[in-house]
Amino acid sequence: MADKGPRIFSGIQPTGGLHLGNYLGALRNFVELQATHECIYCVVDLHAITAPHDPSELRQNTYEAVAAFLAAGVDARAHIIFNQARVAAHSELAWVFNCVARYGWLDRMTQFKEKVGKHRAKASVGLWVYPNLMAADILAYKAQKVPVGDDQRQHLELVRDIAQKFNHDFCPKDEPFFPLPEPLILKSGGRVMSLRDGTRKMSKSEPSSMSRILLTDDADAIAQKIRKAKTDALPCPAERDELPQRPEAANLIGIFAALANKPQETVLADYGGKPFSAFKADLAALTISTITPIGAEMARLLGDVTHLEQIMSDGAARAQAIARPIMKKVKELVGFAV
Ligand code: AQP
Repeated sequence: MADKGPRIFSGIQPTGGLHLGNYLGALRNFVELQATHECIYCVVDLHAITAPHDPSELRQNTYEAVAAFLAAGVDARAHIIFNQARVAAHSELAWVFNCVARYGWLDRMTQFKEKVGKHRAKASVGLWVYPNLMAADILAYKAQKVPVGDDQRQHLELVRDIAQKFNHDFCPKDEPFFPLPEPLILKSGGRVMSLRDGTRKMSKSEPSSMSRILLTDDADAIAQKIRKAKTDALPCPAERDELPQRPEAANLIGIFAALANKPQETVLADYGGKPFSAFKADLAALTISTITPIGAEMARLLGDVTHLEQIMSDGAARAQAIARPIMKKVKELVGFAV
């Protein structure tokens, strides 16, 4: 794998059914990055337990996420797919980073504040130190690049701060141990928003199932969700500058453009002034033709859990082989007598 280009690490949480947002914002890009990078793709089950969860659902969601990686086109032989809990380096290094990161750094993380709102005292400590585990995920492999959406930029800054402080505290000045990982700006995808509210992102944890298109939805379900997707009373927008005031329309135009691999301007020109019903029918057909083959392949893969287990254990063994010497050196630098 050494000659495949820079090493990247990225993950998906097994917190529920994967949706169109996960596909356009993550999976599809993960597939593309294989050509130019050495990819480590992880189902981050340790992150998933930072919120209350049902153990049997977690296991099933983990299989489903592995199946989604494969069905979308990730090559598990050329690259690595595994689940985080199989490689102890993530937890071990996260503990070291809990002691490297400063309280004040975590106190600034806006995602934690947004997620817990007024219920801060009831949040798990794991959710609070989530960015330290993310730092461990990336640095356990000395990944150089991390594909991130806007919401993860602040966390990646923290990862860089942790790497820098570790290097400062434990390494000779001219021999830093950890690289400072760079964000990998993805060229397409953007943020896919809820089909019920164009100002909120499409999310696994949103209560309404009509807000998201699952990768496992059949053609009828997809068509129905798009037909019922919220719009406004006007016809389809024709100009880009109409979009900020029309979030639901903007979202559907964005999804169409992403799925069709076309600039938004082309979609606006094609549908501007037409009724939403016509646009939605074409959007449904496009979504169905992209998503249902992935869903069908996921169903096939989920029928053979033994095969998925093999993929995960083989991926974990290869991940471990990369992380082992890195962890050995971390322990030596920190001063553990092991
Ligand atoms: N709506 C979205 N649009 C574009 N990209 C998205 N991603 C998630 N939602 C969208 C991207 O998918 C990858 C995996 O995300 P995750 O599963 O680790 O967690 P998340 O971002 O928190 O996704 P959800 O669906 O909102 O999960 P819950 O509800 O559990 O918090 C990431 O690359 C993410 O950017």
